[in-house]
Amino acid sequence: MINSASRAIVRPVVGPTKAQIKNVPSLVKSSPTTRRGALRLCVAMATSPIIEAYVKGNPEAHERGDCPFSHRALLTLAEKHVPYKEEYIDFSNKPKWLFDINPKGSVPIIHDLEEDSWIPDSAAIVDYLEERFPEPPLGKHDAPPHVGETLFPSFVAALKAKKGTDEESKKIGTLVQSLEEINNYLKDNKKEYLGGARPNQADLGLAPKLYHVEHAMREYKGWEIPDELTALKEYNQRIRSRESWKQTYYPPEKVVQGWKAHLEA
Ligand SMILES: N[C@@H](CCC(=O)N[C@@H](CS)C(=O)NCC(=O)O)C(=O)O
Repeated sequence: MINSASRAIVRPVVGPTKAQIKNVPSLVKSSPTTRRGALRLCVAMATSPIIEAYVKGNPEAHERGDCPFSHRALLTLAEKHVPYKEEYIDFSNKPKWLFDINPKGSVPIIHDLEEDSWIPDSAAIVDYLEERFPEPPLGKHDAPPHVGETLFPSFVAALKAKKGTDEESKKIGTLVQSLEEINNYLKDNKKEYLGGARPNQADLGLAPKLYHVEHAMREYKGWEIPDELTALKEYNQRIRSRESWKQTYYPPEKVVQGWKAHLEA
């Protein structure tokens, strides 16, 4: 009898060749607008991937990990309907080439297979994708409105504060203020998304972070996003019902598991 483990296909994380790594700086700088017309046609017709997206995950199980920055890059690819392939980086055994491309050793990184460009960092990635695949326009990484920008640091501070202390209550108070800012913007402007009737980069950057806030704070602090923040809660539901979210989804357990390592460190 063949057991499921022996049937599993282990997909190697390929990474760049030595020659490609040598060329990374020039490749990254290469203009994404070259051959744009032809490439647009390619996007429409292509069935094979144009972009490889290297994100946190389990390469053997071919499972996505819990990174909000990777999530933003994947959401951008999905919203733009770019044919892409995901590759997973095992954080307990990062490949050497990752540091050659990005000395910080962080993900996401994308590889444009047609331009042979390697781009690390979610902000640089979404800016690149915006130029390379202009439709639908999502704006650059710093697209307005600039709300919710304090969310992630205030979330991390609240999560890491010692349980039951005044410091914890203070940090949770600051987190609530960040959430209120987003809620009030959505309510006052009667917008479906921060970007208006459709999401833009402000949404694609924020939504993965809100997902972490919800699930990590529930698990580690027994804390829920206040019910009175109705516009924010509806926003979470709205963005999570999009095809792009479903296509790039990872379960709450991954968020919980990912933060465990940080909290124990
Ligand atoms: N500024 C980077 C930050 C990315 C980042 O911090 N990614 C985390 C995973 S969510 C990472 O790779 N950290 C390196 C590590 O934990 O070893 C970006 O926006 O891409």
